[in-house]
Amino acid sequence: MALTIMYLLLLLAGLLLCLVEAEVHHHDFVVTNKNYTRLCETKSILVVNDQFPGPTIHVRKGDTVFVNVYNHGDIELTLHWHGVKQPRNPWSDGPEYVTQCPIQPRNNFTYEVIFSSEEGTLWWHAHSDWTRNTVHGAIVIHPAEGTTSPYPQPDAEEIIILGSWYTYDVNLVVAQDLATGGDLPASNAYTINGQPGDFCNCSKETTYKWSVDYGKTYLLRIINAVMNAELFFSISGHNLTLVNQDASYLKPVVTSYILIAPGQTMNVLVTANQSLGQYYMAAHQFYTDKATFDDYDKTNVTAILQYNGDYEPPTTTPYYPTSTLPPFTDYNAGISFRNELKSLRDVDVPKNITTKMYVIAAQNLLALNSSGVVRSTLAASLNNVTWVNPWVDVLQAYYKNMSGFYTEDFPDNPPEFYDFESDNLPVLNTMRSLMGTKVKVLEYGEEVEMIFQSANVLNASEDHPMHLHGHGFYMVGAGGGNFDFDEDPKSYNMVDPPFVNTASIPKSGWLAVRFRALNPGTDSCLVRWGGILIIAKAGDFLAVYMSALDGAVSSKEGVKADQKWVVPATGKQNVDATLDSGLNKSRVGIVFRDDKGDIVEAVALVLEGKVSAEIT
Ligand SMILES: [Cu+2]
Repeated sequence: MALTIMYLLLLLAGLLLCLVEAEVHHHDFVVTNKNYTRLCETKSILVVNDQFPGPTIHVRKGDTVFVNVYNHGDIELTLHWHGVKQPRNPWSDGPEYVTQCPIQPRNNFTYEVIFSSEEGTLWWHAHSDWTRNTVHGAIVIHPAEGTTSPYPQPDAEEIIILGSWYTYDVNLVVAQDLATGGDLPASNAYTINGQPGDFCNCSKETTYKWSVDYGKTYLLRIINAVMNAELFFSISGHNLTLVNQDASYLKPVVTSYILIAPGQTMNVLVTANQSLGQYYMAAHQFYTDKATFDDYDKTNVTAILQYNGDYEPPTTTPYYPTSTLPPFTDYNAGISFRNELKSLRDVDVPKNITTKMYVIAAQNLLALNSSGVVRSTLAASLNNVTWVNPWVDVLQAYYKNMSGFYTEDFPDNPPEFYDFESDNLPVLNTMRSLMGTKVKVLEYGEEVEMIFQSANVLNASEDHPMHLHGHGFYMVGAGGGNFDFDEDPKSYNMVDPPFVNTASIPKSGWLAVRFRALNPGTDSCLVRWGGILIIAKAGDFLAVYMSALDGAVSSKEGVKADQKWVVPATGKQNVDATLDSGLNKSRVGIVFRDDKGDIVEAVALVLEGKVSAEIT
């Protein structure tokens, strides 16, 4: 008995120790519109706490962060904690209409961000259409107290956020593109920590500068927060040692450049061992679209690495990484870099696959009926399904058993097998996509393999990043051409594949990933493409994963509603009211008194001027 009590006490002490170690942090994020001038033009952008890029969150592995978000901007949005698994905490993941409805202007929402196994760099960003363009920032995750990273401690560190700049209101243009099915806009320049750099108009004065001491080693935390482009990045004269991607350690790769996809984060070590002087860090797009137009952002973004000390610079302009930054279309440079990536140690890759999905990612045509006129429009799709945002977030609809918001029939395979990579594919049925909110349901604990195939429908096959929420996945294989179900699995890396949250499907090729469905109530998203939503069940706790498009072609036809009004409702019942504000189809916040006289707030739907909300 005494022993048992002793044991229990020890256990308690251990638990208390654990509790003491993990810290809880609190942040206020105030979203506002603010004028910024870049490329000689001033425009209003959404920012957090008056900063672009936004504030950095610093934590240790295992900490929890509460972020109070106050939306004082003019547009609804959510925030997403990219790459944070958030065990059993899907409600705080953030994608709009998947885990929550957007935070309306003049409203606030508190996120609880739970860090578990992540260690390295991640980032946070808005997750509503393209608001993440300017609403984003770094998350730095240090090792837990008393532990260190598996490489020699650097002398200092630096955050490099790669972004994209549009001289116009890109959210508006994207909304129009979504409505009309046009292609997505190209940026006017890329940015490093908010600045386009020396080679862009009106930008030379404000180029980002990073000062280093000769002989020191630095950790660069590089984040690709660009909307829609993979980037090559290189520093003139300096090797990069890649040690971590997506907050997971890699076998060190010594390289003269990296290729980083939107959403990815990479930690690289840089030793300042060159002659004292100024050196450009430069990045530009890795362009792989096969479509004939080449209307992409061809700017080179630069920042300057400059050595501290008293010296005459050997040249009047900084050195440029001419020989190490691969050309825009250097496909081999892209592939060979990615082939180097391996987990630091051997990993436990799922081997008892219970769900296998073969998912075709394509740009299809959609027949859109607008006021009686049927038009063909572009629509990104997965297995010919183009994601449509429901009016109630899927997590809530699932949890509360609300029917009619999604269907559980996302297909495991494409509707038709054909030569996905051939040029000039004929206008088959397979070129058309269906609009739908289709969900794939997984049981808790399933081991899943997803093979993504980039289809060349409309000659538009391109490298494209895929991202999973709530989980990391093992990138077990990638290759060119159509996936060969007999041969290609033999080439999988089952020993030390990288464990990441974002990986690219190669242009005209395939990507195979594996993961365990062990995090109920989370979701995954696929950048740009139409999405799949996966719900994983877990005993009495629901589980949602999803792959939704990350701000791309959807059919959302929402009108912003930002006013509250009082509905004369008494008691717990359906609210039924008519609204004559011109809103046709939207979500609105409503306030009313319940039967106890308490003020209750809820979200309601407006359809053809009629408001309905079920208040429980
Ligand atoms: Cu994410």
